[in-house]
Amino acid sequence: MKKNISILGVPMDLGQMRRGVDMGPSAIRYAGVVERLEALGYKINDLGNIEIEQAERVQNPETNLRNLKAVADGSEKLAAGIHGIIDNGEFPLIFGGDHSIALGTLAGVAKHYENLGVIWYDAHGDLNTADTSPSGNIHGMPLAASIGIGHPALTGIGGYSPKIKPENIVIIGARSLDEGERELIKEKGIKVYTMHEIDRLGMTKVMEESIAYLKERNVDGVHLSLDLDGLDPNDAPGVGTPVIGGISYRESHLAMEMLAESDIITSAEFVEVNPILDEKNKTANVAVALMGSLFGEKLL
Ligand code: 4U7
Ligand code: MN
Ligand code: MN
Ligand code: MN
Repeated sequence: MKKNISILGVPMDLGQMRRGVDMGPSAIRYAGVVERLEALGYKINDLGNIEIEQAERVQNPETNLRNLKAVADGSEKLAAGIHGIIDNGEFPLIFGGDHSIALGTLAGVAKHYENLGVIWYDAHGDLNTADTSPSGNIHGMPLAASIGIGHPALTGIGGYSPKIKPENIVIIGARSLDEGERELIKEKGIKVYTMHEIDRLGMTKVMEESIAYLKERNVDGVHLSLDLDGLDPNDAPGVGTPVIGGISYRESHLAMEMLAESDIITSAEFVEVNPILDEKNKTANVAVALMGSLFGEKLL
């Protein structure tokens, strides 16, 4: 892992309907992320937050894409911010905000790699389009858009499409998929470890296989997109779309520790932390603890 980390917060809450997720970056900083990573020997450059316009909430009936313009504009700004970080040779560590920000993260990151891999740690597939989405919420669409499927305003962030190949994606923790998402997963052959596989194989095997799979694909970088709702709501209650029966706190630490050992992760984002829905900042604290493991923290 690179020894210099640049942090960028994205106070975006327009990709979904519950207020408060825009305070995620503050909650994660308050949970002590800078101190925690500095203690591991990293040099941390906290660049503050991307400015997100306080747009009026609009459901455009023609597109079924809520707040499309404000979400797309925020993602463009984030992508530009990420270019600066990578050009400086630093590791981009991004704090959401809702998961729509991954449109911007991937637009920024993927430009710097020939064959980027993605680990999508999430209860959901985030593979909807305006046509398949039951909600019109863009935070349920960023992975589809990143493989080039969806509205041009979403797929075209950063001025190019697609960002990633479907076969370079591994989804971990899925337990809520809409019909259109299931079809897309089958059609595109996207690798998914649902909760069934995690129960059956155990997290050790799931991570060993995931890492081996991406290496076989000859990826030249791997982005970790970690939606806190991938964890069980008992361990991470401060999320807008909790789904019962998720990945445990311990399994998540194991997953991060195995990623640290493999040394494949080249950028990361932690999203969907909503302090208004949380219990005493528990979810932000979990996020920071997982970042500790991802960046190599060990007890002994
Ligand atoms: B998240 C949902 F219908 N699939 O599209 C949708 F269940 O970034 C949820 O993973 C999306 O939190 C959740 O609205 C998006 C729904
Ligand atoms: Mn998500
Ligand atoms: Mn989710
Ligand atoms: Mn969510």
